[in-house]
Amino acid sequence: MKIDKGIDLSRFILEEEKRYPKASGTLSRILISIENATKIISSHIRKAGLVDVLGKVGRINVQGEEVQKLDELANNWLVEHLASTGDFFAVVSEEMEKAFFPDEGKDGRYVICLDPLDGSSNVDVNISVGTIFSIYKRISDDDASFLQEGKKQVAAGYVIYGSSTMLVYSTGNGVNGFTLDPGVGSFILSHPNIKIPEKGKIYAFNESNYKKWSDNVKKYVDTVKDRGYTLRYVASMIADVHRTLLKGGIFAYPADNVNKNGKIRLLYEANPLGFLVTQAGGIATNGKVSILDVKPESLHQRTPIFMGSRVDMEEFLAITKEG
Ligand code: P6P
Repeated sequence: MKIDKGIDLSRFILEEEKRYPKASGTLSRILISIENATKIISSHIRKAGLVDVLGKVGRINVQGEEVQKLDELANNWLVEHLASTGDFFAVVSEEMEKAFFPDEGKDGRYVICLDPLDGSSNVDVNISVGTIFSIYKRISDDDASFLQEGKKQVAAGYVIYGSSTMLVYSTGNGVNGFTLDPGVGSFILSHPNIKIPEKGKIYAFNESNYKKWSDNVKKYVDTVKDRGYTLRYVASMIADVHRTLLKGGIFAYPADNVNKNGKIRLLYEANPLGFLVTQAGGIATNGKVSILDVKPESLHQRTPIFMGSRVDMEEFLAITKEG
């Protein structure tokens, strides 16, 4: 398919659908519903200081985190939009303890995992946040459809609400990025066929956890610091991974002696972003195996995560395997 900058997302999705003569158009419809819901989120985030959407709801979510008003709003807008398509048999969200089975989705052939607003605590201080989605084929009438390895995702992507609003996604044929033109209200292809640099000079680790890491991880970080790598860490995974995808380097949230299984969630953070980094030519791992090969056991399980440029990741794996 000839990819021209300037094509809008809807046209791109339909063009890409032509690759699959048997396609029913469902995946296209799903992606367009995600596009529409995230435009609403973007609009509210861009005026967050002016409307009553900042601050906390006064409730703790299943993650043990304080729910931000925009967390709840983003979740509601996304779930409503996706349920109304009738294409989703079930939805898992960071904001909901259990999977949601929409009445309209009884015949739905897909399930979706969502982080409606990753990094939401940063909204109040105007730091980039994002929506992450991960789509699988329905294989069961219960939660089992969500417990498939990340390599079985049929599509994954994110929308980053940063200096501009960008949607980046893949259906397994490479990664493409679209920038929202607020004047037109359309996502326009701005970053065709994204490939992560083979090697970078940036490491994105929360160094304040250094003393809690394993010796192997400390050894890797010491190595790249001695080499003169730059530390860039936003504490919003979407922003850190988006920069890594475009500039190269490594993003990591290792396990430590407090977060023994790491902090990042497998289903709606590590798997979708790991799928994109892998599709762009990088590597994503839990430190032992590809993150996309991990068989999930529960909806909100956490995992150590390391992802980024191929050469940097191969060096990381070599150093941490030395033991
Ligand atoms: P820490 C945000 O809450 C998040 O889930 C990710 O977006 C981010 O990478 C991480 O947590 C930041 O965690 O412990 O470094 O503040």
